[in-house]
Amino acid sequence: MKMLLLALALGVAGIFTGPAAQAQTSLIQNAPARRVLSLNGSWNYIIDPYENGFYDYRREAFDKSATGKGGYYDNAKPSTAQEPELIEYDFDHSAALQIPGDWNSQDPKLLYYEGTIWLKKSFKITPTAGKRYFIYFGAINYESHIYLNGKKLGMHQGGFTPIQYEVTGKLNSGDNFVVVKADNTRHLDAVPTINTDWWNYGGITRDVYIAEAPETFIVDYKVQLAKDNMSQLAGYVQLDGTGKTGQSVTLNIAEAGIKQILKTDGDGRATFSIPAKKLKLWSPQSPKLYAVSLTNGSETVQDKIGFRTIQTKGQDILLNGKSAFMRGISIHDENPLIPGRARGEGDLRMLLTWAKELGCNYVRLAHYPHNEAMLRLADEMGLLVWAEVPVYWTIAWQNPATYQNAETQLSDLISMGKNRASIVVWSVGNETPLSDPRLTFMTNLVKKARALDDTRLIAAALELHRTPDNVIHVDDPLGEFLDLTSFNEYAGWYWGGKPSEITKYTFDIKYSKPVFISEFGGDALAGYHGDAETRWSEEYQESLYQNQLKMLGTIKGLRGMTPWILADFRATRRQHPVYQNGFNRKGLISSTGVKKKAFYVLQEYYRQQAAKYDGGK
Ligand code: GCB
Repeated sequence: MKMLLLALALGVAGIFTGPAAQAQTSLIQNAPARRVLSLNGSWNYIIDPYENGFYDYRREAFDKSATGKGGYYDNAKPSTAQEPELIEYDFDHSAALQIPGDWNSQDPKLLYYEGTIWLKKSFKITPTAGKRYFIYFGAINYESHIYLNGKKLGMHQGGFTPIQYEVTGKLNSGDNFVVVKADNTRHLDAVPTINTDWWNYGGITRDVYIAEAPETFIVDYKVQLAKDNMSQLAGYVQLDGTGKTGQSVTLNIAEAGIKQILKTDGDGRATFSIPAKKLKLWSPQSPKLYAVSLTNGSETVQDKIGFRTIQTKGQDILLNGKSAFMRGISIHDENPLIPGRARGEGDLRMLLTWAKELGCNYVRLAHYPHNEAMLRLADEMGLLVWAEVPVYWTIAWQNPATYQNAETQLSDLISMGKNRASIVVWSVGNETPLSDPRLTFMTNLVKKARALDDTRLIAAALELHRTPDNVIHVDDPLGEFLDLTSFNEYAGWYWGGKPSEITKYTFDIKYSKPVFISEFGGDALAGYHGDAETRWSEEYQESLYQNQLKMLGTIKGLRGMTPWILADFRATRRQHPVYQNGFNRKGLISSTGVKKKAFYVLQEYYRQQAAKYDGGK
């Protein structure tokens, strides 16, 4: 009987996918700048492929909603005494992972692990009466169930966007613990779906903290230039809390001589449009950031914000009204030297410093939202950014829940990045094969992005096709709805033929918009040498870049590129035992940080482009 009950319970667990991703409170803008208690550091963990941690031993049932007692979220303490129930786990004596950090790179037995791991952190806090508290996770891949002191806060899906729950009244004065069930199982109807060309790193990969705020507080704001207008600020401030109506919020940009008192409406919102004639504009050559502060009563939120415009005119891209060429490179959120997910500022700065050395003024942060810290660094270091959601290859185009998931990830990305001058492009997806349901899905995402932010360009890596006459046709119907004609092409690598034959291709591009090559490239194992026809050699990759740049130079309206990719990265599908060993080797920099020959080809090309467009800067 007992067995049967258990079997039934298992059956139920098999089909029960849990509640839909629970609505979170609207994301706190610039959360790290609030008064925070960091929960980074050592988290004890239990590997749980059978999901026993959900097991409620009192009710003999797997309980995925698990609001009750009985699972690992209780953080129970086993003892040798005769207890009514046997406790067969113990976080405090379990091994620890460093957070932020994926689990795959921290424990050899977890390199390929896909499934559930429970993580626990104990901490002390003394909440102040009258204050509000929010627990904030920069990202957890992919599905997370979060518990505070044994009580469930919520469930979240999506591996690259922030997660936030209000915990006011739920914190003990003194000892507390938070338990996270992180599950990186891939699902057909998820975003991304089951097939990607990057490592499925699991765990709590970005910062964790508790943020404190006053009872009524500044939850969100946007301080940017008005669309296509270099001398007008436009934006809003949003308060949250019982006293949010009719409040005064002071916007102060002292260095620009701007001080304005804003009044919130019945929804706690104050919108503004303020002349700002003397602003020094942000650009890669001069990444000027202003100290911006917003004050409401005793609360002041400080940010550093740059101001610039971005628009297209015919086949031109105008940055602050001036024609620009995007000297870019694609980047994964991975430090190849670990190798593992980039953990924070040091790792991220290394990646962007490499991009600067290459001569870039632009980076494609592929293929999912990157760390907020990366966006801030790009602001500071003067790099334009293409930011993207993981709508990658095939997606369950006809599943409404999948669409909702993609839209939520896009909205959260835009919410997180909307004050960053560096971000000039929102990308709604990558290489999504043509079909009517796909077009509906993708154009809905485009509409959503425009509704949330009409000041930036919208793009995607479009599909293309080749004909036997070596013509590359770019006529993907999605192109109609985008600001850039952006696409990936792999002449000289996947398309066969030697690098020297790349120049035989010509382009037939349907849209008269700026053309942007969002990927090209080929693999090379650093230190492996041959001639320009020896696949996997540095010389092959070098020649591929030389000929690609020649071919691309023939495209009318070419306004930039982000070749694939800055550094070698882990990819499960890359199994060649000699040249790949689980790495995609298209990096211009190896997994040990060595620059390959092609790096210098692109560097020289970018030097010439910088001289042509930006006076060498
Ligand atoms: C692509 C994908 C990228 C892959 C790359 C490759 O088209 O967009 O995610 O890693 O090709 O190396 O095949």
